[in-house]
Amino acid sequence: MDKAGKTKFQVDLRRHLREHNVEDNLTHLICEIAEASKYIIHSIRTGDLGVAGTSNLYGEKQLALDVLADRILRKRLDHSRVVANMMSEEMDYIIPVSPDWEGKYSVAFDPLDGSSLVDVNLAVGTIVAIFPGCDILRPGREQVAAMYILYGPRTTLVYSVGDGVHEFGLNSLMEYTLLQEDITLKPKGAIHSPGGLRNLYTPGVETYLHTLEKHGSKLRYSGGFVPDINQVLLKKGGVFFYPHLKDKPDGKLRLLFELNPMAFLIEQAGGAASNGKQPILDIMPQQIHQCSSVFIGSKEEVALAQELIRKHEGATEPSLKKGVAAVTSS
Ligand code: AFP
Repeated sequence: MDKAGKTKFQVDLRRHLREHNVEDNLTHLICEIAEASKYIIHSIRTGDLGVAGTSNLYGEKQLALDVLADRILRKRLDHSRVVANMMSEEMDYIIPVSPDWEGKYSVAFDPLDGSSLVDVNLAVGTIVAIFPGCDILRPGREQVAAMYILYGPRTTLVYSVGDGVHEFGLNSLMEYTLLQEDITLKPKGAIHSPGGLRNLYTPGVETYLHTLEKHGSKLRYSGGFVPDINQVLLKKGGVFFYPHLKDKPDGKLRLLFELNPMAFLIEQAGGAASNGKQPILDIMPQQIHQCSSVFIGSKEEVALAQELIRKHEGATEPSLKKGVAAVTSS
């Protein structure tokens, strides 16, 4: 029986961050993003694109959901007083917020990933990467925190500050309270989410998918990165991949806004994330909207992808050997 006042459901997000001794500005930042998500969920649920962006707030006519989600999040970060620079998947440039970046953070985010799925009533999400200071164009390994909010049958929030991965649920009082802590992936799972057209798969990726199916891995693909990763995480194993394709050598997903934050969370949960050659978190970004192929989830499935790509497509870069060693040794 839980001690009085200590029942799990009363641990809200801010209290959990405090209990994990998370620095005040970072605690405030994560809570501000959580607050913004409540306006985004209201817009999605009501389809009232004017919510929070009601014309009086922005003084503008109603907007497409992802553009509105972008505005809601940017305004919140702008007023947070703890952000130096920010970058949205909806924008083509870095948005400076505060010149004095001492003790502040820089944030890269996808305000509403999978927005096209809202029309067909499927789950979508907000993805956030947090870096210390003012620089954002840097390897994902330098993140100090990452989080996503999943707008599905329930609204949940998953975060890590490098001290485990924790899940919260939005309750009827519109508070995020703790559901589970220290989520950990098994080395091998039983589900796979294969993105991209199969007839554009390269030999290594085709062999990989075939091998997963042969091993009895079940197909689970929603078309939304956030719900698909959430499934791998909460089922404690499996793999999501959106690989390099014959017509898209870098796949489809964005390194800075989608892959870095999810790779940070999955590695924190004991899994791995690779572009087929090296860990996602070690990739030095060259430009804002850079895409990368991705294999992310349980370590064994990710290592298998690297092995089969190396075997069938050869080591194109010296980092390949280092990458394989890094994933399978860590
Ligand atoms: P949209 O934002 O265009 O719906 O794309 C969603 C997404 O970025 C990611 O959430 C999915 O995993 C992936 O693209 C789906 O791509 P396909 O439509 O090619 O399967």
